[in-house]
Amino acid sequence: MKVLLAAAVSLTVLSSLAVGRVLPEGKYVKMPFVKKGNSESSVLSKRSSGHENFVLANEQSFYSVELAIGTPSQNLTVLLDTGSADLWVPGKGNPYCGSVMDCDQYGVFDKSKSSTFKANKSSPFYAAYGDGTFAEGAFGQDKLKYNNLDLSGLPFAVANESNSTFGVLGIGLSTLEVTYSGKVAVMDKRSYEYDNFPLFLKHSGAIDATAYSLFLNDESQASGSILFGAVDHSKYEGQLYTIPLVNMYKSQGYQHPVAFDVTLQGLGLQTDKRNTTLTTTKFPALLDSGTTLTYLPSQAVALLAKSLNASYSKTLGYYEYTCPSSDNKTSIAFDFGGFRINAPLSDFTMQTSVGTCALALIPQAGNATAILGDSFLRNAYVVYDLDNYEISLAQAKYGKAKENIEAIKSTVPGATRAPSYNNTWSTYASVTSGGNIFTSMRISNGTTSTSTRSSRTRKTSTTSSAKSTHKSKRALQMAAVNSAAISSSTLGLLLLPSLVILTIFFS
Ligand SMILES: *[C@@H]1O[C@H](CO)[C@@H](O)[C@H](O)[C@H]1NC(C)=O
Ligand SMILES: *[C@@H]1O[C@H](CO)[C@@H](O)[C@H](O)[C@H]1NC(C)=O
Ligand SMILES: *[C@@H]1O[C@H](CO)[C@@H](O)[C@H](O)[C@H]1NC(C)=O
Ligand SMILES: *[C@@H]1O[C@H](CO)[C@@H](O)[C@H](O)[C@H]1NC(C)=O
Ligand SMILES: *[C@@H]1O[C@H](CO)[C@@H](O)[C@H](O)[C@H]1NC(C)=O
Ligand SMILES: *[C@@H]1O[C@H](CO)[C@@H](O)[C@H](O)[C@H]1NC(C)=O
Ligand SMILES: *[C@@H]1O[C@H](CO)[C@@H](O)[C@H](O)[C@H]1NC(C)=O
Ligand SMILES: *[C@@H]1O[C@H](CO)[C@@H](O)[C@H](O)[C@H]1NC(C)=O
Ligand SMILES: *[C@@H]1O[C@H](CO)[C@@H](O)[C@H](O)[C@H]1NC(C)=O
Ligand SMILES: *[C@H]1O[C@@H](CO)[C@H](O)[C@@H](O)[C@@H]1NC(C)=O
Repeated sequence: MKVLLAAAVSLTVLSSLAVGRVLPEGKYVKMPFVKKGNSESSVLSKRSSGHENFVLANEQSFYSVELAIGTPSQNLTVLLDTGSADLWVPGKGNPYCGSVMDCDQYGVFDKSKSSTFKANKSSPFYAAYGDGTFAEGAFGQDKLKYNNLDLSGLPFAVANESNSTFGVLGIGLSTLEVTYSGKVAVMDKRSYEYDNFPLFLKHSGAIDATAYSLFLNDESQASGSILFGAVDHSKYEGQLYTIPLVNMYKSQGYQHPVAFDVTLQGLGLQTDKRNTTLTTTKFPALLDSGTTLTYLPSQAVALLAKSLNASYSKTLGYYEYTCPSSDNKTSIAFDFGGFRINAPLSDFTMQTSVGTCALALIPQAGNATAILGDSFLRNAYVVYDLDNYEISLAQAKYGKAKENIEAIKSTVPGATRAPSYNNTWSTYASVTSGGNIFTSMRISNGTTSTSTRSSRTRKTSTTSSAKSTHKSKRALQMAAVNSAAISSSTLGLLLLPSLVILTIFFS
């Protein structure tokens, strides 16, 4: 709640208009979004151990868009989330508002003040998110606009009860909707998918393919954009490579992937002088724009820490190391199958108040999985192809190059299959060192054995205080898919339980 209650600063105002355009090449919808952040937030008390009095600012952020709902229209700011699939807004009368939290900042929808609101009597809504917040209410429809784009008829939920101060625009796969794999499906005793935002755009004719391109932009920039139905070739450099989503829930009977999990095929460190491969063990990684930080298997973080000469600090709950100088060009290379996305070490570096730095790659114990949050994603141009269950990735290119937009008809224009497209993750393996991700066009099908899980897994597990957060995130997802007990999604404003964190450090 600390983060949610903190005064968020809108860094900029949406300047461009959303447009559903018909170009000679096809159709697309451009949606710029704004980064909301609480630059100076939570008062952090010292740890009970009293070892050090770290008082640090919490630099979490999320990406938002503004919607106009109802007649007359009411403005609301919602979080843009690829980790969930429903749109919901906070409703008037939420008992959490006022006493517990301030709900005015992002807007509250008063359906009784809208003459065009239609409740869906048969469809309750319940969602619980990875950051511990929940929302409960019911679905309905109303006049709905995003700038000039008419979205009337898109189902959305109004939450009469929620401990989140803002709503969520989930743009994930429809199989992740609460009516399909969430608690609602159970309450309803029937499970169904409806046209959520991406499908709504497709079926209304605004776009030709259920696909979109996400460009989070440079950390220093206040806005990024998402392009529904198209690719902007000016926003990336090098080749756009395609990889398949992995179906992590096949054993639970899901025929297709429900979340944006891909195979991470290796990790390395790249400096001016040297390329070092840390591991080529494959593990699944969730691409989640709704999560601020990045989470890696604890063994992978340990390998990285060793390379950086970072040591685990029990007090901090993180790996601590000498702060890189501002001209330090070290980057972490993420291999997705014969091609890499590089992210500067500074994107994963947090400064503590005592002048050291902490590694903001959160280790997680248990089966090796990753969540690639905003700190990774802003380095990539990511095309989500929901029709074909594929992701295309390239290194993001910042700056003010002239737009070069091409619509997606059936396949992603300019993209080619990754050299190791077929080398997907299938079983959990212990993350071990070795291999080489820097050879050009690596077509190997993996160097690590996927057979036995060694006892190293348990031994190297760390006790990061952030671990539990992440475990519960994943647990939420699993629960959702497993038993449909709870809505599955992970979203932003991840609340790090640690008292000690952290200003993201930019060189
Ligand atoms: C929101 O409510 C849920 C359920 O009561 C609780 O588990 C969670 O800690 C709350 N989260 C916040 C951020 O207040
Ligand atoms: C909603 O936002 C639009 C565009 O920013 C603005 O013109 C309008 O006045 C706002 N309406 C209300 C009720 O705040
Ligand atoms: C919210 O709506 C649900 C379903 O209609 C109802 O059960 C619940 O009591 C309502 N909560 C509040 C605080 O009005
Ligand atoms: C590291 O790898 C990249 C990409 O393969 C290559 O361009 C660069 O020259 C390598 N650097 C060194 C120091 O070997
Ligand atoms: C590694 O860290 C230790 C302890 O912080 C320090 O004594 C040592 O000099 C460091 N080594 C290198 C190569 O930076
Ligand atoms: C960059 O910083 C990291 C972390 O402190 C350090 O391990 C590495 O040696 C530095 N690289 C250079 C070229 O100074
Ligand atoms: C790891 O994965 C295996 C196989 O899917 C599963 O049985 C086990 O419960 C998982 N362990 C953890 C700690 O999640
Ligand atoms: C992947 O496998 C399919 C058949 O299973 C094959 O047609 C295709 O060429 C392979 N792609 C790559 C990039 O190896
Ligand atoms: C992967 O490697 C194994 C063992 O080297 C080989 O038998 C298998 O054919 C390879 N699979 C692919 C898809 O290249
Ligand atoms: C609620 O209404 C029923 C009956 O009209 C529809 O079949 C559902 O699709 C709808 N649910 C949502 C989430 O809009």
